[in-house]
Amino acid sequence: MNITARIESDRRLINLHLNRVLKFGVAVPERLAAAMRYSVLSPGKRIRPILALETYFACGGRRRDWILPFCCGLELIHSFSLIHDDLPAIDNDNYRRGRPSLHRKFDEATAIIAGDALLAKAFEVFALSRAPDERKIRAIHAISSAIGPSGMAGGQILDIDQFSEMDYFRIAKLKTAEFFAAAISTGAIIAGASAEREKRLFKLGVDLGTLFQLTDDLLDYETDRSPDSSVGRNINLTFNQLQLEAQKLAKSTEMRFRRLGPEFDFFAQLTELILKRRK
Ligand code: GRG
Repeated sequence: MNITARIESDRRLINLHLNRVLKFGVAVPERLAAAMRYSVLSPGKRIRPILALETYFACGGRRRDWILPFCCGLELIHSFSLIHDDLPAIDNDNYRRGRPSLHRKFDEATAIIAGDALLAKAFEVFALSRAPDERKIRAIHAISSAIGPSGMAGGQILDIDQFSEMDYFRIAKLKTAEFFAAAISTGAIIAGASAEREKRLFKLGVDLGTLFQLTDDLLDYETDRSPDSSVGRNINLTFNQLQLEAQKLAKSTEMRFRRLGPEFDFFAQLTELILKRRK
């Protein structure tokens, strides 16, 4: 199966399970259920759950019921972060994934609460994985530290302030890359990979996530700003410098994935796809 078909098939599997996880009964107020489903089930790339799933298989994992709850929970957390990021107090975005952002479709209070509910639901879903408890606890530790004060939340607080060129890479790491690395680590931990392999994969996850954020900014820049002025609000990186950084990072990341063996071919190809992505 080529990489695009494989991504599509992973995405279908993940969407199927997300849909199940978000089927609520009468215990959940209707507006809250509708808001959570609207946000999560909109057409996202599902890159973080795909990373967890593919790492799990590459590390020899075979039980889907061990890893899929983690894949779903990672996407619920990601959706929560996008909802809060779009709020008027943060980025004030009216659109997300080509549709009105959640606070536009519903209202601000509903969006805040739906985000909170998704974060809590993620941990409920993690707990329901059939994986051994010790692995589950270690994966939950990796995920929660990647999104907490020294991870995504910390990166987001720095992002709302003015920042310098040096901070740009620190913010990319905290805001985006650590969560990518946690998704990859989760796949390795749940599959029972060796400590050495887990450590190498974590580092590769940080680099892949940084590359993803760089390409995200390059894409934003192409649509919003003219080349050769600063990228971002007040950093001194030009479009060309950022592009060069992305190329260098993609080359070294791809090479290091290839060194892990043929089971990691998917990741080497994915690195190239991320570098060249148009959305
Ligand atoms: C997690 C505790 C906690 C707080 C959240 C609001 C916030 C604090 C963080 C926002 C972080 C954020 C939005 C980072 C941007 C990451 C990024 C590149 C998002 C776009 O991801 P894609 O392209 O989106 O995977 P799709 O729509 O495809 O899922």
